Amino acid sequence: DPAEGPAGGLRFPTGFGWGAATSAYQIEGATKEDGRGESIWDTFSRTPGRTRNGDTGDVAADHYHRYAEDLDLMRDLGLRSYRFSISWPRIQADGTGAPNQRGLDFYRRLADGLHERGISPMATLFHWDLPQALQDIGGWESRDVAHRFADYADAVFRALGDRIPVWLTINEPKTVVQNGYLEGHHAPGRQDPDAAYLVAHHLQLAHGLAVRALRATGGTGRIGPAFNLHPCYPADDTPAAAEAARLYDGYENRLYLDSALKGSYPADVLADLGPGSRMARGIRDGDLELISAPVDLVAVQYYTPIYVTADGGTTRRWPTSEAQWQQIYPDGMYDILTRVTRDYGPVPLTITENGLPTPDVLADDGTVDDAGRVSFLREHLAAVHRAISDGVPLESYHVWSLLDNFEWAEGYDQRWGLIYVDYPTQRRVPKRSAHWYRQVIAANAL
Ligand code: PNW
Repeated sequence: DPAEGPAGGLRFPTGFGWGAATSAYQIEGATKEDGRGESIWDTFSRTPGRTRNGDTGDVAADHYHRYAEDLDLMRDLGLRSYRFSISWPRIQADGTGAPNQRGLDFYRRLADGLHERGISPMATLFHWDLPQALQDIGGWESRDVAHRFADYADAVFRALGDRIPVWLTINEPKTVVQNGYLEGHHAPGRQDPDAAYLVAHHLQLAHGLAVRALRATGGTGRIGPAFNLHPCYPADDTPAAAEAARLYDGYENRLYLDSALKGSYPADVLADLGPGSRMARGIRDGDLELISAPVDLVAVQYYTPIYVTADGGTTRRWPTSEAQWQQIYPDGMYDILTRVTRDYGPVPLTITENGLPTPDVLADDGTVDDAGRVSFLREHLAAVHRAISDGVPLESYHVWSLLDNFEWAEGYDQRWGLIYVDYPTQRRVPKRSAHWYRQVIAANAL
């Protein structure tokens, strides 16, 4: 049980998994090397008007070439866990067929480099970079793509299963649904609600099929989903706002949590979508058994609360970060963690993302003073500590992100890293928050 640490600080459980996270398209660059195929994010970011300044992930933080230096930076931080994602089009250029050995070798070298430095690898199988060839046959609107994902996952498990102890299936299905298919500001850039929830079902199906594929390999790896969860609060104390917040929570959280962990879609959301929706028509017998295949852990990503008004709209209560969608509310972290444990049982949890963008500049003396990130992390970690003290079985915490990187539609304008990247030179500079985080990890206490 965590207790008071030194100097009245907050001590974390022995062996707590201090970490940081990244994803392939956001950091790797090298989009045309070693047999990599195109992904929907290559297509999307190269389409004029889709990303800020026309930025693409073609170079990004050049991690594909600089991974050894990045591994040393992780070691210097004292990380215990590193969460990265595997680029599907590096493993299967067109999303099907025999795996590309050169692609697998990159992740083998990365995993080996982590083990050599005493850092535990955690790999996400899908962090949004769908092979373009699969988009051309319908993308996640096609049920077949869920089966293609299971085949890809199987190939990765067989090649890397001996050195990756923890797998995450699909990063944030909700963000794919919302940003990719409702609002359209992420790839594939659609605005089609009827398609969006069919996509949600197929993403959940893909998750379940990958869990089954891992079990079939007989390996010892653990696996779970990665959900971004938003606590949804009524904006005022009217019954109408409470009712609207409940349904909003259904779409944001229960759609994914209930199907994966309880084997049913929430009745209020199904009723709201209606029996004629493409999603309702796309659910087949046996799908929910597959989707709810037992998992070993659930990954939670927390960024912001949502305040829901009586008419089903949203409003703001707290200051935002540079990301206009993000209100800074550390207690939301406590609320979402304790809620998952209360409603879904004592399944082990990991926090796989938490962070914010700050207006960082590299000063003449070579330092980056991101004081805002230090206070954000300190306050959120205090909420994490409180949740652990109240019985949440949380095993690890990962800052988003290790490095400044390609922030999707926002390009390189937003800096989310513990480590500053000077893009013209690709020089890495640990920010003030990195030095602070190193001390937290070393003390195992706040
Ligand atoms: C996550 N929201 O996306 C992604 O997993 C990361 O790749 C990304 O860089 C990071 O968070 C920062 O944006 C999110 O609207 C996108 O609440 C949107 C939301 C949350 C997370």
